[in-house]
Amino acid sequence: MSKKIDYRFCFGPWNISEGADPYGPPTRPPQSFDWKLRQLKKLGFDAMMFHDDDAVPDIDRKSPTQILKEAKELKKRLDSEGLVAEMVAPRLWFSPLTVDGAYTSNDPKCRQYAINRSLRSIDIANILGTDVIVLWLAREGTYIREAKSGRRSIDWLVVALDKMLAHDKRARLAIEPKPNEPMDHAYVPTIGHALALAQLTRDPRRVGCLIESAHAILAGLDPADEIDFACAFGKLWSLHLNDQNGLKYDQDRPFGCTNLRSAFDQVRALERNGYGRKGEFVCFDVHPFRTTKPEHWLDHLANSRRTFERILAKVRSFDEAAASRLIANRDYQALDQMVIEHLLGSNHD
Ligand code: GLO
Ligand code: MG
Repeated sequence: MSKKIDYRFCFGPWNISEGADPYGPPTRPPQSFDWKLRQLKKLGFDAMMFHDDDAVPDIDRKSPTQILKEAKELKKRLDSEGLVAEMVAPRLWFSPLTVDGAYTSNDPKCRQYAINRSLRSIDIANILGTDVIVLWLAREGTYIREAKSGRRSIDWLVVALDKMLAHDKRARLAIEPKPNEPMDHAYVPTIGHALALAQLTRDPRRVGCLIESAHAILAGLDPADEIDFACAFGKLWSLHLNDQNGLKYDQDRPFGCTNLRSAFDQVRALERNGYGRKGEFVCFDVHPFRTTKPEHWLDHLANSRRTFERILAKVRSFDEAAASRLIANRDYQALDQMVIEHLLGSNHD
């Protein structure tokens, strides 16, 4: 492998969440955005991810001029803290106008709202100095199959992506697929779907993807293979590392906490593809447990990063030559054990 990559890390303000779940209220008091930004800096992370309304709160009530003014103020704050914005994502799943989907809503007024809001997100990204627009297509799918046409939904998604691509010639759209939750079935459940959709747009080179470990697992896929697949197209522009214990609700657990070996495979895939060389960040889309006390509120982020760095050391010290010899001899049993022994380390470590 050529020169080693120095990874840069980020998370979003929503990753310092208050503990509410569908069955109970928050368990930690809310904190301001400024407090969250200070914590990010204290932890030594490099960048913050933004929903459009993390950057400009109450965005739906503000005029385009006001939105740009507030984005500029935020940019000044980020500059003064020496931080950058990794991406901006339109939050298209909160508003009453996106109840029945955003770009694929059956109501044309709602589809237009989603497009307008996405264009504002691109304007904000421009001001914050990032060209990455993340599209988690949260409500683009079905609860009731017969209520929508899957074919028409793909056409509408292409219309929306084309409008965004035309709005700004530099913007790159990173689709974050997730197979379910909140929808029964999403129209873009995997990286393969995202990259195929890109081909239908007016500028396929500017439509790529973001892989989230948990989302790949929910789709029954191996996150490391998803990373290799996206990188084969040069289209992995962002990454949400986390973990997930089986096929259930999206858990956003700390990276590596459930499956260390899968974490090893994911970092190995990042290394062999040179992820980060073009400025991409490693983001942790992780949440504190509901039981976490306020004084331990940031630990899931610090721990995810620490696990990443320790796993990275394991990847870099893995005896690739010995592994190649076992592969050449088709001794995968020995290879399997070699990985386990390497991850376990010596009993005297
Ligand atoms: C939820 C997603 C969500 C997105 C974020 C950025 O399952 O992972 O956290 O990553 O809203 O668009
Ligand atoms: Mg995510």
